[in-house]
Amino acid sequence: MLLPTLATPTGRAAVRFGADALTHADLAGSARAVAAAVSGTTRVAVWATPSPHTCLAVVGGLAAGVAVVPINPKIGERELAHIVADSEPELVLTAPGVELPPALAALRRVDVDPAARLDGDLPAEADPEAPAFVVYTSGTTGPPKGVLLPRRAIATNLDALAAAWEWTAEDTVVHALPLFHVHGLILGVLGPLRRGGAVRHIGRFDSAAIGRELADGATVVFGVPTMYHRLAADCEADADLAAAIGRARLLVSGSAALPATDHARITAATGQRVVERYGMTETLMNCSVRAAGDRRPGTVGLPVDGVAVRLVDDAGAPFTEPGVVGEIEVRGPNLFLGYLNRPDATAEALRDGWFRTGDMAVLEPDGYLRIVGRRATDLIKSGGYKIGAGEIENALLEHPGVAEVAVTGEPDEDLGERIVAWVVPVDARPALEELADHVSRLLAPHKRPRVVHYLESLPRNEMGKVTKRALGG
Ligand code: MCA
Ligand code: AMP
Repeated sequence: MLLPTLATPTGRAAVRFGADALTHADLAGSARAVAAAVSGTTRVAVWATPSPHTCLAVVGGLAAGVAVVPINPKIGERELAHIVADSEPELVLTAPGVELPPALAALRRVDVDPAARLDGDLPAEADPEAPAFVVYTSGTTGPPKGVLLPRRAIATNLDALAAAWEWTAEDTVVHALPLFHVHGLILGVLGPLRRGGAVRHIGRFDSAAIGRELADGATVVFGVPTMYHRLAADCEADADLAAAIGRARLLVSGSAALPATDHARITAATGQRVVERYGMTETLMNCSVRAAGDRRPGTVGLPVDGVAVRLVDDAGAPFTEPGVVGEIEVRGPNLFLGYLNRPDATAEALRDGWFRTGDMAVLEPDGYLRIVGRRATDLIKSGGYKIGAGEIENALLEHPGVAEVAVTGEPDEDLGERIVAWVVPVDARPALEELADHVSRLLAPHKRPRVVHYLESLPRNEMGKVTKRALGG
């Protein structure tokens, strides 16, 4: 069973958002009510605000055996239109009172009422191979692809993480991650629920709020490197905060590389050594440093239980020699079912049952994996979000002031990488803020350019292809 807590709930805390708290028993009763409301559908959208409503919508959908499409509540109109057309949700679950954008307002709407509870039997447990989620993730070009995640991947991966992190019902996870990606939703909400433990979501990231939750019983922190970068600076400036963070059982970082400097700053300020893990939407978590293992900065540890990880050379041949760079390939029960409506992309991503991650790494002599980069320069990781250069270029080309454009990622201390737009204007130079608003409105605010450079022409090779390396990207 994916969420055993629904069948045998306890009166213990399950989820908390500010003053709104639900026990496992509350959750089980509400999930039955939501499951009844979505019964008979196969795919539903969830307006994934950081709220108890989102948790209930997701848990109810999973209880009903329905696939959930979590939607970024800040999503822009172009990206939303794509997701709705591609995933064809039969209804949308939301908190009451929310004004939905037109593409979702056109669907049947189910308002989640946390006070509405049902007793009785749960719906029959869905097949482990049935899709639990469609999570959208960016590629180098074109609109995001819908990743079909089976229930089996989620259950096995959460159990592998429990083993790696000694994660139990006694743990309370605290985080501020968005609830429309694997990290915040699957690890950060379903993880605690599968364990019978608790999650407290603090809304937006705030070091002091994390410190307060740890002082008040939370044990584990999940975050992206940007959050740990900010936490490091805040702990250096505030000894009480550093002491509170130092009391955590575990700080876990993922979604992008945690710079060794930030790892060291957190250790110096708090005594904590951050545990790093490595995953992907398509694979869930592949590797992690163990709670009881050697927490070496710059490494993502060993494969988690049941997951096979290997490096291959440019010809696709696997090798085990330490210190040699190769592409990471992954195989195991953690893998996705495929990209929705994209058999071409699914076939391209798999080789003999191994998923080709596009991430480059070296093996250390003891088998620890050290990630060194990515194969595609057109994928940008900013604040832990994966963003395709192509989707931003397409959006910017729709701006009347943009004649030509190339998008790159450049190193950023806080965000890991920041999005840079190289623009050939039609006439007058459109201001950064205008271009940022344009991308936020069409795609999502986290995809907006943070820097713009204006050029008279883009550098191109003899084939006419833009040479991004000549831009410094
Ligand atoms: C700014 N804002 C705007 C605009 N500019 N809104 C509309 N139009 C604009 N032009 C809003 C933003 O939406 C945001 O609101 C606020 O202003 C601040 O924006 P921003 O500066 O972008 O935020 P930030 O402070 O830079 O964000 C840093 C962050 C964030 C908090 C670390 O990047 C974040 O939450 N990252 C997590 C990404 C993540 O979970 N990735 C997992 C996927 P507001 O603050 O209200 O939103 S990877 C994954 O799942 C795999 C499996 C894995 O391995 O984990
Ligand atoms: P996403 O497609 O948003 O699920 O992002 C997955 C990508 O995030 C991976 O392919 C990696 O490039 C990156 N990633 C996740 N965790 C780590 C990590 N600990 N270190 C380096 N890169 C990471």
